[in-house]
Amino acid sequence: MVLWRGVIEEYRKFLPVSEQTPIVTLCEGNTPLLHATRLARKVCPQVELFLKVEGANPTGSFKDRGMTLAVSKALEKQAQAVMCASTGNTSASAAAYGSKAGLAVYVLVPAGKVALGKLAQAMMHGATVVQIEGNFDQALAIVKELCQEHDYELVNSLNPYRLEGQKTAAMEVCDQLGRAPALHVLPVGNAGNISAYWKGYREYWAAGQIVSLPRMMGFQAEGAAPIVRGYVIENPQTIATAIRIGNPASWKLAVQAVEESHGMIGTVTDEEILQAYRYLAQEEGVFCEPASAASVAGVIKLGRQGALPEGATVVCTLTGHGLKDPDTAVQTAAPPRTVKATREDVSALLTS
Ligand code: AN7
Repeated sequence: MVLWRGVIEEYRKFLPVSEQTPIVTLCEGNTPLLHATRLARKVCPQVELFLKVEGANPTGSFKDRGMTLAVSKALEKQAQAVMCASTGNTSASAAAYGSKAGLAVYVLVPAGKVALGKLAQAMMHGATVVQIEGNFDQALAIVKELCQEHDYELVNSLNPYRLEGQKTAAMEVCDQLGRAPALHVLPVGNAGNISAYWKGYREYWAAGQIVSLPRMMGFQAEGAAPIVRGYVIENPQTIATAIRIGNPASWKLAVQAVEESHGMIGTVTDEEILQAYRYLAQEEGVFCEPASAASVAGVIKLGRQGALPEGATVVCTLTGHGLKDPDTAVQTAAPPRTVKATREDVSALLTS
């Protein structure tokens, strides 16, 4: 058996590392690509639906692919610390990789708007966690200033190494499918990941690994959809806190990805997100966080509009693990029932 060595070693020739780069890895990548037959039968029978389960990464989100490279590069240039603003997952990943590298980690998060699991991760890995009385966009503005003034390495997706690492997910999808999909669907927040995937697909195409390119389809939450609206949203709102972002850092790159690939960016409502979130857990055995389900909600919406090409291969990226946000899960699913400790009382609740 050949053991997986993490995305830097596995995709080294596509990445900006040298012999001198110290590799900081938690063996991220190699995540499942699941054929979602039950879900497709229910919501989009006209296509072949696949799920790229990025919640299976070491800290439970796709951020690990970019963080392994960003933190390795920070260590190479002997930065004093790494720093980020975050809706939660970036901070969890930075905290984990920073601890593995022996670097100080500073994270700024919007107070009260980070899912519990993500906050627990950042705290446990020993990061200095600062909550601001403001949103993600305000946190990012502060972090950018502090990183300019100090020798702190910014590890938000403005750091080009983040997108370089994240592009390996597109390459993995191609390796797993044996080709590129027709459509690739993702949730969009800061818009880094959709840009990274497009870069990955283009580079794999240029290297002769695939002969076609997918259309990139992004979905923002209705209340946090600056790219769709065409202007900055001052006070973004959505239950999918991971993508509660009003001024995406990679706005231009995402628009370029969508234009070049003949894709689109659309919106889904919180209701549609929660429905897809339940379907994924209950039809496919995949528990993702609400933001991740925006991709599947988008596919369902496209299907309703008759915009899914018959027989097309569609890949949805599920960006983060459901356990990140236990509060939303417990509020969304049917509650457990409590009965007397008798065989009869238990039996009365069982329907089959
Ligand atoms: C689960 O952690 O921005 O469009 O600070 O956590 O690349 O921003 C997270 C984003 C989708 C959006 N799904 O990706 C952060 C942060 C999940 C996420 C996105 C995020 P981008």
